[in-house]
Amino acid sequence: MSSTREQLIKLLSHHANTFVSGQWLSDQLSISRTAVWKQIKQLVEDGYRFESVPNKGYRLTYIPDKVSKNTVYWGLKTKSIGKKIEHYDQIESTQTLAIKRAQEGCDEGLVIIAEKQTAGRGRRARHWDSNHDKGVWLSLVLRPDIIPIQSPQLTLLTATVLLDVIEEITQLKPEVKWPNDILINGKKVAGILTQAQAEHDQVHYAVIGIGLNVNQEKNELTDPIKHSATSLKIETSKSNSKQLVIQTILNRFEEVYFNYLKDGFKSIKTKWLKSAYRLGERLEYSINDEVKSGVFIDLSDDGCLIIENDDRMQEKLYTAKIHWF
Ligand code: BTX
Repeated sequence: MSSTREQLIKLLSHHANTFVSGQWLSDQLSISRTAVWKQIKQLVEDGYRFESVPNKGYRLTYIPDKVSKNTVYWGLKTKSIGKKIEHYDQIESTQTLAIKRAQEGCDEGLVIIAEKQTAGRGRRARHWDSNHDKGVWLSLVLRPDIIPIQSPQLTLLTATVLLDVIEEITQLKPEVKWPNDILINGKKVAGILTQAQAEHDQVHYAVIGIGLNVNQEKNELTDPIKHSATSLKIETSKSNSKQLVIQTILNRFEEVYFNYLKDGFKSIKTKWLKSAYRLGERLEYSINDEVKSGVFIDLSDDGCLIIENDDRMQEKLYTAKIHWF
């Protein structure tokens, strides 16, 4: 059941073209008019704006894009993911802090969100462009009961979550490029960074970092990602509320993650393959400086790419360099 605040926001946003009276809101929400007024006052403090006309009531005119941990909490239907949130205007990297929190023993589900990252990073310490507030930059801590070899599955799981969320928001069909990029029209809109720590064949924690370009305009993408990256706004010409995007990610993540813990990797793999970039196509790849080619035919249960090479042998690629273009 959603909170009163969430229901209030829903009612107000569904009636944003008209005025709704305090009495009507109090009837709908089964709370007193004073309680309605208090809630509205709090919303104003959180950046919501209203037009209010005596005898007519309120009309919601602006939902703040600024994320606060409170505004994210309201829309969460989760049991553990995002039950604790740390939100920062600026931080070096949500990933670094989430790993620190995991090492300190935080509970599963902690989410660290930043408006800007001064040292956002991708795999192998690559730079992740996030020193601005136009995207969703977050890391979440998991403590799954899995063995270390399964941890790459978490990246693929997260990819399926992002595919769903992006499709829901944009009605576009994104693709997933192995192992951790989400593409729209061939350009990277999101990246996933999974870092796990394991001991005695048991994963202690896994930190999932998600970077999703949301509201950048084309001219805000600079070198070196100017031609390779995109954002939801560039693809749809629409801005999105970052807090809604975050809520949608976390709600969906928990659903998929709980199913995965219960039923395993199979349905994730099926879903992943449905949106796999260049599945069934010929790729070139290098292993130990040898350039080979073959057809990308499948994904293994430990998250590797399976290629059928020119000798009709199957090869499992872990970190091989694939020449996608
Ligand atoms: P990756 O190593 O697969 O991708 C990094 C590459 O992606 C860069 O070398 C660059 O070419 C390109 N790139 C950099 N920034 C962007 C961007 N904003 N949009 C599109 N392409 C870009 C991917 O690593 C995983 C990235 C995870 C980022 C999240 S943000 C929250 C968390 N905190 C943190 O420091 N990292 C993660």
